[in-house]
Amino acid sequence: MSTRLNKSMMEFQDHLRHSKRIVALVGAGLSASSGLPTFRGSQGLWKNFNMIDLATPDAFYIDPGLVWQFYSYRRHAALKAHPNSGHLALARLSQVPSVEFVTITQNVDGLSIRAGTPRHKLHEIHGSLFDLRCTSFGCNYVDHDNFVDPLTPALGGTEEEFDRSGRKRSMHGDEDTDGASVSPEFTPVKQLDDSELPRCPACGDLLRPGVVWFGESLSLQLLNRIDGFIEQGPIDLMLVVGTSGTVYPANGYVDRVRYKGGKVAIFNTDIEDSVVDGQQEGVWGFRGDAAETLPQALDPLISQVCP
Ligand code: BJW
Repeated sequence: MSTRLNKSMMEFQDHLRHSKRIVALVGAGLSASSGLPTFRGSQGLWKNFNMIDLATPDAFYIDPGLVWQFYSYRRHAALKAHPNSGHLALARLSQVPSVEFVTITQNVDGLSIRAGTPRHKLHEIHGSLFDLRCTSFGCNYVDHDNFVDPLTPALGGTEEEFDRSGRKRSMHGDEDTDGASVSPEFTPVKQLDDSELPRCPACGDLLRPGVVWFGESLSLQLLNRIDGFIEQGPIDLMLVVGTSGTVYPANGYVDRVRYKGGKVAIFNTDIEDSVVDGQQEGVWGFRGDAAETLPQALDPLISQVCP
């Protein structure tokens, strides 16, 4: 670790020790070292797929079979993955008695819960891959924590990855022909009829994944609970972990906390030099895999609680 990074880590940890109210804003980068791909960038899920074709209500309306294959693939990958030391570090922070701490996660993979984060301290603002909702207007059926994989016989096999030649691939860092590691990517494998997709046991209509797609409103109840925490008192510190900060409204929380005088610590593989070098007032930047940098940075507090 360079002298500058050491100094920055020491300053951060000094602030952390004195912080009473902390919020984490989490994105896909936290789960990257658990083997789950991020969305954007050269290794991202959207690399070979237009997100408009997969993560909007229109996409589901036009081709629910395609969208269900994508989510079947994602459910399978998340179920096979394990929480990493970054998830565990945040889960331990939520158990430190002297700190009021909540996590706002954009991730839908369930890994923060599996790491031991109590549900009342975790806000899954983009929903969960393991919740299913009825698409029928007026039917309020919701199935929480459904871990059946595959959800229907027809979705069997689609949860595995296939490359362009139809060859089955492993999901975690498969080797390409030239030996280079390739990121997991989704390729649809079959045309599915609506009758082969998950159906609502209450009304018989199509079920959909319980995630928030582009253009959809986030749960106002959830947003109110987060607002309540932020407005209840000063936030001393915001941890911004593995997110590109491109998606509204999640990206608005950082400015809100800063506006109220809170300091910000960014944990990301990709951070501007000026932030890492400490040139931005009130912002620390720790470049690298969050699964490594988070446990190290949070150690002064999380070492107080059992792993
Ligand atoms: C590492 C790492 C390692 C890698 N360690 N770091 C113009 C047109 C249409 C819409 C809009 C528009 N302008 C604004 C909008 C609104 C839109 C929006 O923000 N669009 C932007 C793209 C411009 N937002 C919405 O539509 C939202 N709804 C809304 O606004 O409704 C109005 C409303 C709001 C509030 C109340 C009432 C009404 C809904 C957004 C839903 C987003 N949904 C998705 C899909 C969820 C389901 C699924 O998972 O399939 O959520 S999109 C996708 O992006 C997913 C993610 O949660 C989200 C954020 O991505 P994230 O997590 O930041 O991942 P990446 O890949 O972007 O970044 C990863 C980062 O990790 C990178 O920085 C890497 O460097 C880093 N990294 N390895 C540490 N090992």
